[in-house]
Amino acid sequence: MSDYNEMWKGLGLDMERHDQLLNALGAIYSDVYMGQKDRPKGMEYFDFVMSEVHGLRIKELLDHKEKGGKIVGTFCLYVPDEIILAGGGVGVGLCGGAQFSVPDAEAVLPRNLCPLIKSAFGFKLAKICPYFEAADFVIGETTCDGKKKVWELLNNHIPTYVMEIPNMKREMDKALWFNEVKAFMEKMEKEAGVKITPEALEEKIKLVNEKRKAIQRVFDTRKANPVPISGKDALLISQIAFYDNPERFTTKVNELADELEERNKKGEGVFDEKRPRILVSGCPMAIPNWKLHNVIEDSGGVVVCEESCVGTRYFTHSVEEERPTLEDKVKAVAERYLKINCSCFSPNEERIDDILRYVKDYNASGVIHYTLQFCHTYNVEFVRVKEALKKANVPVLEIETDYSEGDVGQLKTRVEAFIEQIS
Ligand code: BJ8
Repeated sequence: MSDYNEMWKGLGLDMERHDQLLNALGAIYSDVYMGQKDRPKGMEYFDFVMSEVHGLRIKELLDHKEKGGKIVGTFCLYVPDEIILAGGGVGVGLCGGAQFSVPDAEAVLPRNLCPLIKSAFGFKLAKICPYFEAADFVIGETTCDGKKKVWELLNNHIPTYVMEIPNMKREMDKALWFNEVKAFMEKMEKEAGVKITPEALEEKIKLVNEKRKAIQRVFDTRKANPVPISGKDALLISQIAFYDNPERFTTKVNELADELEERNKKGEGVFDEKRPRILVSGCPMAIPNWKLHNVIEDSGGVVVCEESCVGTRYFTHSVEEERPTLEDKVKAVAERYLKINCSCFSPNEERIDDILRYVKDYNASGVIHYTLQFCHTYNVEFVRVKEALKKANVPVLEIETDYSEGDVGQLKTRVEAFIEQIS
């Protein structure tokens, strides 16, 4: 670890706070993850990634920078990874999932703001996240109100480029979005000092498609009963997708999927097959936010799918490959990203269809809708989600929470009662 100390100092981290963060993270991880029984062997790689979360991966990013590549921080699934990679960059997800940095943000921002935004902003203010400090610039986006106003403030601390994400999906919005993706490509080219070629973009389109297919394979194995992997482990894989090396990650996820498919053939699972199967739907859960999954699986349920940006929204739909020109390829990228069904869009009928379809596909006995406190779009959209689920006779529980541990007891009581009801 002493090598990393020098690296962290070089990044200008607040070493004392950073040590506290790593200690807290290690303790939570061991609590939540290491006591699980019959974990797939393939999870060892992801345990390793977590043990090196601020070490080896940061070193790899800094080595990449040293060779002239750019590190680009992102906060939203709409930012196209293919463009960053084609420009010789590496994208890292900087969404905050920890309570640790929330008080730092609250010294500046209003308290009644989504914890994901406060956590991320607090990490930058307090200089405790090496990913933030390694990034050359970050990409914000105009999704929710909280995020788009925070980018103006974040720009005082790190160059922040904002992509305009339309909030509707009409033809004119598609045209706007296509131009935004083109403008982002130009930004990437300028920052990296490269010209993105059709060949480079095609190569990265294929790379990211393979990554998505690998995660889809893992999710497909969760449709079986008994499930071959816990919801907590599956969530971890989706979270790590945001910052691990894409080639290595894809190989390891495919190896894990092989193992899980084998387990399915033998009828082996991590839990008793009578456990109620839960679909979790709603706001993203950035590392180390394992709170709800931990409560559900401690209360006798099993999470079989996440309709979330750390779940199905991440890997559903591939970018069409082999389009003839660079312009066509950029268009294919833009088209794929506009198929993500985030609640920031209006109307957002497709997300409701997705939820109903996943309930069937994953044979879920109930849905837990997860809203981060003060996230108005998911909160309000839940009204329609609830109506649709009621009509389909699917039990649903709404959970609105933040990152603090203060309500865990209360959450447990509510989740236990829900699981009892659907058992
Ligand atoms: S595509 S879900 S990553 S915007 S920050 S909207 S939780 S109040 S993260 Fe998101 Fe992109 Fe949509 Fe996905 Fe609510 Fe919080 Fe806003 Fe959030």
